[in-house]
Amino acid sequence: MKSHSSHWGAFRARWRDGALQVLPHPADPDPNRLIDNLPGAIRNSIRVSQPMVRRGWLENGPGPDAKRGRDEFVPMPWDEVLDRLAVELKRVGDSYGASAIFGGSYGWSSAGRFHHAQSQVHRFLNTVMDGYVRSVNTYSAGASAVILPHVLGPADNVARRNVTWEQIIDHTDVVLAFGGMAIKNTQVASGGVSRHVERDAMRRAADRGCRFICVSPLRDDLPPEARAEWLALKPLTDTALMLGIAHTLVAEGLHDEAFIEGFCAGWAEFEQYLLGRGADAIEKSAAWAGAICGISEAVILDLARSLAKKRVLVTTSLSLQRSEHGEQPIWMAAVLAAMLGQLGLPGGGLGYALGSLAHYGKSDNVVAIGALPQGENHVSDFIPVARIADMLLKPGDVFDYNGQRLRYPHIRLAYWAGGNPFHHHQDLGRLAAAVGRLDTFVVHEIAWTATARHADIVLPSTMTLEREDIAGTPTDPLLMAMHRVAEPYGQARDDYEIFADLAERLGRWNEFTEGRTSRQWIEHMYEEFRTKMAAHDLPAPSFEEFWERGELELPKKTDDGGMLRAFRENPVAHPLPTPSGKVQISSAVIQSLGYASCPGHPAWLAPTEPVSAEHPLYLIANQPRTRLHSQFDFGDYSRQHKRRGREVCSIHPSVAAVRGIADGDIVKVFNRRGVFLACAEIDEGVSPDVLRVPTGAWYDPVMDENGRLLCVHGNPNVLTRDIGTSSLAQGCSGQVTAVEIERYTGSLPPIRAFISPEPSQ
Ligand SMILES: Nc1nc2c(c(=O)[nH]1)N[C@H]1C(S)=C(S)[C@@H](COP(=O)(O)OP(=O)(O)OC[C@H]3O[C@@H](n4cnc5c(=O)[nH]c(N)nc54)[C@H](O)[C@@H]3O)O[C@H]1N2
Ligand SMILES: Nc1nc2c(c(=O)[nH]1)N[C@H]1C(S)=C(S)[C@@H](COP(=O)(O)OP(=O)(O)OC[C@H]3O[C@@H](n4cnc5c(=O)[nH]c(N)nc54)[C@H](O)[C@@H]3O)O[C@H]1N2
Ligand SMILES: [Mo]
Repeated sequence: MKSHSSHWGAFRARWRDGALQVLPHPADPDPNRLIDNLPGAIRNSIRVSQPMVRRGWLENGPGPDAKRGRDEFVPMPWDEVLDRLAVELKRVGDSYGASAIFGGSYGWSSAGRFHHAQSQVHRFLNTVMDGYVRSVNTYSAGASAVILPHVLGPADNVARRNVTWEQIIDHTDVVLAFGGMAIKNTQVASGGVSRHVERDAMRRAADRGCRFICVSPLRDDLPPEARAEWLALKPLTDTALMLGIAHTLVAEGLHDEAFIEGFCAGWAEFEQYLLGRGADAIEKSAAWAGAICGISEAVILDLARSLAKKRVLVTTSLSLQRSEHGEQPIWMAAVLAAMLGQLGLPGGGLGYALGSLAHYGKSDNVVAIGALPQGENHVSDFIPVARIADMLLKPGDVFDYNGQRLRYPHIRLAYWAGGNPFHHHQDLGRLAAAVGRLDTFVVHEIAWTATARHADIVLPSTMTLEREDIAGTPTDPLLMAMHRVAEPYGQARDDYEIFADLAERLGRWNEFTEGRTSRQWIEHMYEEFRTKMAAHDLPAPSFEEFWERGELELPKKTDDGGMLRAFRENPVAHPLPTPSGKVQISSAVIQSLGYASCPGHPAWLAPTEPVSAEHPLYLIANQPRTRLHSQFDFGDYSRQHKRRGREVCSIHPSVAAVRGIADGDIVKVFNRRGVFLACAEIDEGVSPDVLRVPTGAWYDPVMDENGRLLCVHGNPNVLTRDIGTSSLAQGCSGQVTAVEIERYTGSLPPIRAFISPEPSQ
């Protein structure tokens, strides 16, 4: 048995009778079934087997071309393709400089820390091309990464080093979970997770009497083990509900005035707004909130009263902030936790992002494995990550970001390795137009994703099982050796080897490789880790011994409650890193920016593309239960959970009945931006205001009879809206979109996403 790891779990693998077998790590109490995607994926014919070049690029040379995504590919030997790519990189660098290269390359790639593709591409562009235009923040947490430092402090201090599951098991009376804490999400962490503990933690807390409340349009956003009450609010209205709760607390004198007085700044301005004494003259009462969020006034009043004087943990899923005005529910949740006097108490306060990923709710390891050093980037231009299509479509345009006025650079060449923008970005028709503006689009991929199909040069990379690596995170208890389990598929090569050969052609081999082989880099990263362990007087075995054992148990720091506990215990000695040193209920800094989309205190801002008579339902495009994002959508586990080969659209019985939709029908879901097909599944666990279609089914576009973009497979990003969350953070707004649904009666187009464009051998 070889040991290996993935973002969804550590596992063991071996070959039996020509088939790959994977077994979860024996110490994992609640393994993630996503490992079942691997056996059918590793030798799947949708893998990229050889370097391929787009015909139009080959024949006409680099330049804008609307045919990207619809052109043929031509196989090319490695030496020739790398020669041509080196010439093109040099042409772009010499003619326009490194600021014409976009190397953000957002994406999760695989768990190993050395072969982490995004780190590899960044290191290559820095050491060989003098830099690249980068992206900041993530699709995961774009809005909160910017708002939290204004209000409390760095997002990591609020997510990673804050309330733990152990504290919840021991102390929490009420978990008020906005967006829930879906087990499917907690089972994943970038860099790997060897023990899935969340389900059991919720069971134990519930056994002790902790009350869980799932505030979400989907019932299964909390698992049965939590025995939760379900408050099905309308999407995008959490801030209104929180304001209604806050208003009730103030109106009934239930808020913690001493905490607000001693630990918070800017209460007065917010209170004016809450009580209807501000410019809008609207009292944010329970009745007002109820009318917006679809929950009765009586329920809101009861809920607010039941929270006072209890140990309450307010949690917010990452999804809440992956929508227009996503800064507001996060800020307001912090204010609510402050009004309840709970910030910094064991098991109380704000559990931002708790339940969205396995990283959170755990205490830190004393020492974590380091990342691959990325060298120095000499280009200062950057974009907030989700502004990629804007940048490509509008070079030279000015945009706002967190108090800065920035300009989009003119990008000629984009280099992607380890990400799938035709999975992760919004309004995919618009993204395709944007990619058409490039001179050259280079993609390293393990499989023929829609991104690879839109590229000019596609280089086949090995997948994680085909190489050695080390996996580890700041909180997971194991450092994992990732043993090689299989030979590379076809002509696939490691991203590192590809970059090393390109670096050699560009005269910078030494700078990129520092003379090390992959194995030497992995040993080097381990030795650096071992030196850090030694500095803490902690023993760690030699590399050989670690490799032989396959894993190493990592010592933990004791849980000291983090930044918020220290602040609560002594606000003078441990002020928060905010302008006032306190919780910013209002922010003069944000106020001074004058952004209508993010005012100086948390506020209810109605969506600018709400549901309407034409598009009366909110589509929730959340994380998929059966895969990580788009990864291994061609694997067995993902495919078995589709219906009639298409993604499943969950729909409430009442919504289906009115439209004559039966379980198992093919439906079309649409708005102004496009259409996709999916298979209807009738489900009482989705509220009647919404449809659920998870992200990640591979984009498979055709034009429908009206000339509209149609994805035959069920990729919701055909319909989502490509706007920033606000002028402050410019985060991704992909989670929720207004749509309509109908039964599909046309002839069924075939699904071609898993048919390789390579000539059959
Ligand atoms: N509508 C909507 N859209 C969303 C979201 C949403 O909630 N709603 N969520 C967003 C979020 S939070 C995220 S994080 C993004 C995720 O977006 P991505 O991180 O881009 O999605 P992945 O499918 O993980 O893409 C990783 C790609 O890397 C490839 N890969 C794996 N290993 C290797 C390797 O070793 N080398 C190379 N070269 N390639 C490799 C995989 O085949 C895969 O195509 O999606 C975002 N998009
Ligand atoms: N299995 C699996 N797990 C994953 C991932 C994956 O791809 N697959 N991706 C990982 C990544 S990269 C990330 S960033 C995290 C993301 O973590 P999240 O963003 O929290 O995950 P989602 O599943 O997108 O959203 C959680 C729930 O929020 C609810 N929701 C949506 N809109 C609203 C709203 O307006 N109000 C309220 N109250 N609820 C709302 C939806 O019902 C949805 O199921 O998940 C991680 N975990
Ligand atoms: Mo994410």
